Amino acid sequence: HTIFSSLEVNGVNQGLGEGVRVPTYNGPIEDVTSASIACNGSPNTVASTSKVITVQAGTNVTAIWRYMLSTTGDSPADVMDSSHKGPTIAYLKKVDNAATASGVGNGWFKIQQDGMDSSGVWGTERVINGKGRHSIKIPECIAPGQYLLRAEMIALHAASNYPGAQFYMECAQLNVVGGTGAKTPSTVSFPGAYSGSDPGVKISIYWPPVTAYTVPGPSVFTC
Ligand SMILES: *[C@@H]1O[C@H](CO)[C@@H](O)[C@H](O)[C@H]1NC(C)=O
Ligand SMILES: [Cu+2]
Repeated sequence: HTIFSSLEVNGVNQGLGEGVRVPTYNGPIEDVTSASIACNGSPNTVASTSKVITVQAGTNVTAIWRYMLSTTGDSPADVMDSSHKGPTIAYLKKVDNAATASGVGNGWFKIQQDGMDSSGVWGTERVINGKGRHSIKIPECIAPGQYLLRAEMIALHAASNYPGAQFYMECAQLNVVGGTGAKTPSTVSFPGAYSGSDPGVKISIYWPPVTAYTVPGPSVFTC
């Protein structure tokens, strides 16, 4: 279990739940067809936050993952249990008002993914062993304005049947400045972008050994 608890921008942590909609409980969403797959929610209770975090397009932000909201350390167990292997992913959605937009529905585009590398190391392992830090580049070519940032880790240790994969995600509220607007991403919907039969969602990661992993969702938008 884990929570994207805070966002770091330009080396400055914006504060626990400040501009990030954090749930009180760290359990996963498992139903990819539920509205909660967008920005978390039922059965979890998610807090609202009035803060909208200003971010320069073209720079990286860092999603900070912690086991519980009360976790103060950053050792591997303070991030997520080491059994939780799978990809890390991030999406953006342009919205009129990041503090109030639900995030449910169309408009999402993928900006980062880290599945399994050629040595068999998973994206989640890099975050677990990297003090819970998940670095995400905000593309320089998107239009300025308010966005939701959906940062996600998927744990596949029980994913040989569906439901089974555990989806951990929270949404941060951004005001992106300085984007050129040169490109308009094509978008997908949450729910909708994932299916229970996706090869990256229904998968046994233990046997046979995984030699290549297909991260669920669309391809990563590039400028
Ligand atoms: C910025 O984020 C991207 C992922 O979007 C990552 O590949 C890259 O290593 C990050 N850069 C830095 C300096 O952390
Ligand atoms: Cu868990």
